[in-house]
Amino acid sequence: MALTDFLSASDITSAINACRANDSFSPKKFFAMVGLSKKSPPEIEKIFMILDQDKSGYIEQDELQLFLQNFSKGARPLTAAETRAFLLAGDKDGDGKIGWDEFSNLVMSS
Ligand SMILES: [Ca+2]
Repeated sequence: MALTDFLSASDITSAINACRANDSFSPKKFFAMVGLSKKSPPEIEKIFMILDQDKSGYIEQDELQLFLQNFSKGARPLTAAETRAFLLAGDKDGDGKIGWDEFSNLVMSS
C-alpha cells in the first residue's frame, strides 16, 4: 500500500514544492494541499498506518522528521523547529508522539 493509492501524484508534488524552503512546512496547509483533509476516516486511518513506519501505533518524533519522505523519496527532512511545531500541533495529551485519534483530529481541522 502506498500513499499514491489514496492521494493524487500531482497534489503530492504541489504540496511538497510549496514547502521546499526550510521552515516553510505547516501541517494543516500540507494536509489540505495534498488532499488528505477531504479523505474519509477509514482512508485517513490507512494513511496513518503508512506514516507510522515502525507500526508502533504512534507517529513519533523521528517519523515526523522524515514525514515528507513518505510522500516523495527525495523530499527534505523537516527542520528541528518544524518537527517540534508539528508535534505540538498534534500531540494533545502531551505524550510526545501522535496517536491515531490525534492525527485524525489534526487532519480534520485542516
Ligand atoms: Ca511509530
